[in-house]
Amino acid sequence: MVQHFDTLLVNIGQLLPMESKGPKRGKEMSELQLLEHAALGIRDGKVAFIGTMVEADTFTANQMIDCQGKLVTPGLVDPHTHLIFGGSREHEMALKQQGVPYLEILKNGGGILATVEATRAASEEELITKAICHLNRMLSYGVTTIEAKSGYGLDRETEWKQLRAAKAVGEQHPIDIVSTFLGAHAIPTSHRNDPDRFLDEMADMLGEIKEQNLAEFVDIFTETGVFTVEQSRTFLQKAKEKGFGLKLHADEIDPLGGAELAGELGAISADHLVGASDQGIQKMAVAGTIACLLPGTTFYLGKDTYARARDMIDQGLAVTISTDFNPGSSPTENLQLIMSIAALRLKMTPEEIWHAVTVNGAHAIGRGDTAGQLAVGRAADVVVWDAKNYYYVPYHYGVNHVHSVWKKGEVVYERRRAFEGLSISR
Ligand code: IZC
Ligand code: ZN
Repeated sequence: MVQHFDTLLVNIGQLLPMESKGPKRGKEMSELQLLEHAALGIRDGKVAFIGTMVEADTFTANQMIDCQGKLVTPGLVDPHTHLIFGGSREHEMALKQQGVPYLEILKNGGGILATVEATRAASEEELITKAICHLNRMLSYGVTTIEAKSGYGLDRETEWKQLRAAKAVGEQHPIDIVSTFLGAHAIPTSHRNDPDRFLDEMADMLGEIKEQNLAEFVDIFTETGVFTVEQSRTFLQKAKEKGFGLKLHADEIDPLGGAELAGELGAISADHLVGASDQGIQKMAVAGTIACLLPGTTFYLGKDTYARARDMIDQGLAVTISTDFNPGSSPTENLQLIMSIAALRLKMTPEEIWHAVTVNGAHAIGRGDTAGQLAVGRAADVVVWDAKNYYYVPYHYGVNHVHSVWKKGEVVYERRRAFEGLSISR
């Protein structure tokens, strides 16, 4: 049957549709669907055909794109970012080199608290402009959907400013943004002696945030010197009662029992998990909580112990990975670099990594039905890669392999052709 499309991508070397009913858990993460010598049809911004070149033989289109044997995948999902913030923290790099621990810098009023100061001082417009720069870079690396957290206000006014800025950038940028309220990110200097009162103040904002639909998820930093497991439980229970999905910064630095709490409360994801216990992993498996691993942060903090991805996958967890983009512990927008670190340090296979950055990332932020997969009827969020196969992207590390990025059927990023005409080999 002759079919006509707005756009038809032809001569795709490898196509990864990543079709899946739910998140891929445990062994399912290695079962990768792969179409070779494939074609992808787009109509009205949506995927309208996925199949082989033989099936597409008679198809016509307003524009035919010859992919010349390249890899094509869904747009990537980055499920844990601290997108909206003022300033930067490059001066802390020297402190880290001298061996000052992350939590020590925070205790001395630096770290998150330094970014809080800069974020309070920035106007909403400035936050928006800065966030758009970061989003542009993410898009250039193939990311089409992200989660963005507040948490650099730690007061009503600035937390609202961050949430409004996240909404505004989501409305004007091709990347889809899922918003998380992280008012419980650190104890502000003003409340150092009364963290419970601070958490009550942040909890008082929940009703209004829900009414204005400014966040879908609520997150907390459960960590030594920040919030205890008990404080986290009380705070997150209030969020759950208000109808928010739950996330935790769990067991990032010290193994406090954040993974157990995530399982107990039925959180959608628990993030970091470097120190997660066996019991915590089991509780998450029972609850269906997704493990969001951030190996770029472990790398950047100069640590040798990484999250136990292999044990988590063996225990049947769905694992996703993320940049943790933030100005302190992981200043990078490059999710491809994180894919390489996941391969090298988390010992994840290429098949697991591709599930992690697509379908599982989407499920970790409540977008399983719309993002992370190429299926007929879904938005055509597509990446064409300058790579012939899916092994290549995590292998050739630290550089950008994107050829072009499509959002809802339109090209939104294309690699600059600075080297056009020069013969360069990979
Ligand atoms: O700004 O340091 N871990 N929050 C928890 C962060 C890292 C972000 C930061
Ligand atoms: Zn984080």
